[in-house]
Amino acid sequence: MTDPAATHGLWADLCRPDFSPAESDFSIIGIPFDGLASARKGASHGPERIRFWSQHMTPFSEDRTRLKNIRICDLGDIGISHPARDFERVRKNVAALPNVPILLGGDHSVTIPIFQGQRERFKDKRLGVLWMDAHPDLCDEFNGSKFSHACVLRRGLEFGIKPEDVCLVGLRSWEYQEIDLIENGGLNVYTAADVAERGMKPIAADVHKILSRCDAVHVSLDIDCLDPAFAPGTGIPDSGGMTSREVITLIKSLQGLKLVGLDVVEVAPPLDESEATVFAALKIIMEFIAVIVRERQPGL
Ligand SMILES: [Mn+2]
Repeated sequence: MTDPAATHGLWADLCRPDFSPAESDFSIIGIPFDGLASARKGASHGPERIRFWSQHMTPFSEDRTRLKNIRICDLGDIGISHPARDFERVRKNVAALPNVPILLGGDHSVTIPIFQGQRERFKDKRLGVLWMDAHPDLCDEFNGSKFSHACVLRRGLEFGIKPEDVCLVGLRSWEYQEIDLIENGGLNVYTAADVAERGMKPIAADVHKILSRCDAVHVSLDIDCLDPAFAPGTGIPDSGGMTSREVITLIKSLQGLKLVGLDVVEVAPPLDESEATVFAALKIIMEFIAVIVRERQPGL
């Protein structure tokens, strides 16, 4: 990389072009698609800017967990021009991975085939989901599409993820068609207001207890779970969201769970000239990686 802003190699020097998924701890896949975002677009630029600034990351977490012995394989992007057809490629790619995928959206619709792929990988296992978002995305159909970014978790439940194995954190915006599932659907709901009132630590403890019953846990993080003060570059910024610190606290508390994947979606760089939204996404990704490193190498 020749850009002077690049102080490190791709993914904090942890990625080499010759690493294969089989010999790596993590696989990065970009899905630069925002065709199903309902308001403002721009998330298709997420993977490129996140990768670019990954060259500015250092191979440490904030508590100085050493990351240098892990390997990251960057598999590039999966292009989506026709969701009904191309989402299938995402599903197949995820289903075949031997390590922990970190997927970069794209609008949240890309998580639909990610859920499918993860269900396939862990088909005989209990797959739990930590859903961090301003929105529950539980609509059956939105803007005439069942693949809309407002329908993602609804599809996930249809793929066999059990409501009691889903924790939603940071919620604060609703559609009428979501209310019954939210109030009577058996999901574990922690609103952004709950986080502000109770504090993240007790909520993170609840989430850990619930997800510890699962054999595999996927984390889906819509960057709009953060307050727009921390992440303005997203299609639908919704005030009253979580702080970066609260989200990092929750990520770090996942230690001990069987984490099998992360997607970070709705990062829309054209909507944030400062690129703070991109850096927020990267910080969360590095802390997620560190959780898994600490799990494997206690004491680091
Ligand atoms: Mn959202």
